Amino acid sequence: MRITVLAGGIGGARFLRGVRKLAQTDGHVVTAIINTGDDVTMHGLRICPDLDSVMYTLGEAIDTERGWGRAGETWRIKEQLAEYGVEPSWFGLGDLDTGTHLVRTQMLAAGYSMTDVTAALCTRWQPGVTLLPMTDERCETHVVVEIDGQRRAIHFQEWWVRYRASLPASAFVQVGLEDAKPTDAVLTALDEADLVLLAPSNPVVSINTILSVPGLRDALRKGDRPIVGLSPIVGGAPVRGMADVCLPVLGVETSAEGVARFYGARGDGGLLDGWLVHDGDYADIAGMTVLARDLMMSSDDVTAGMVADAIAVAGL
Ligand code: FO1
Repeated sequence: MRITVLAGGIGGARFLRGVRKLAQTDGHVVTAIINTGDDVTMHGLRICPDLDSVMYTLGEAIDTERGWGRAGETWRIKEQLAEYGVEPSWFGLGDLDTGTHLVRTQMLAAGYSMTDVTAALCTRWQPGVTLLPMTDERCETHVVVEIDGQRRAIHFQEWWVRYRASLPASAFVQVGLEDAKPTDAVLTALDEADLVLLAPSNPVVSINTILSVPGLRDALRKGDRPIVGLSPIVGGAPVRGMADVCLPVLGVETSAEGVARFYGARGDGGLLDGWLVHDGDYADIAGMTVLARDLMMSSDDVTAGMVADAIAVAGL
């Protein structure tokens, strides 16, 4: 079976480990469409946090404690930049990680697309899953906040990393969205999929960012293969990350049911045929098959079991 997954960074990466595990035993082919709204240019280098978190995680190179960047990292470049007094000092580029950004930046400057660059980087890490950026165009999430009484839009990374999402946000804006389109590879991955999964990633700044690329939602709804999502919210709080500060910005309740309503039932103009919630949570939405089970992703085996249940909910 061909499985296409929409995913963000850390949660998406852990989920994809489980998808890959099941795929290895059951012979599925997996493609992941990854959020690139978090992408940023720092110190002249193009950085793709979600693509890299997924690539390093599946390539067994992630720092599991931090959840981003390379295991065994050193910070001499960061120290040197600090010695020069160069900003932004709140964003850390590790020495090993910088190698990835140098290769990416060089290839982009030479005219390769983000899709090509990602494929090239993955030849080293062999993630076992085809990783696709949601678009080849530059399309970055900005967050509208108030700083010193002034309304300003700051880059998502500044809001997330510098301010730890503590500045109340009034909107998320995707700069460059009008010119963005899904790549051919993304459209093919959706077209040829037997099943589409929405990973338990941040519904606002990961999954909805992907869905907002003009044409992508239509491509998703067009196919007649099932779409099943997994709740990132357990007991009214995100399992990891800060979805609880993002959901209210869009007026969405931080609950498994709230997120399911946000994605919507396919028969009702939305996306989902099925929805998995954690044991003890519920969602009661017409046209959506809902299953409660352990969604804690405590091991690749547990996560593979989640995927097997998503396949069952899809009726496949
Ligand atoms: N997260 C941090 O909390 N602090 C950092 O200094 C930081 C640097 C960084 C560099 C490269 C990269 O790929 C990711 C990095 N992250 C850092 C993680 C990060 O950007 C966010 O967690 C995600 O964008 C949210 O998914």
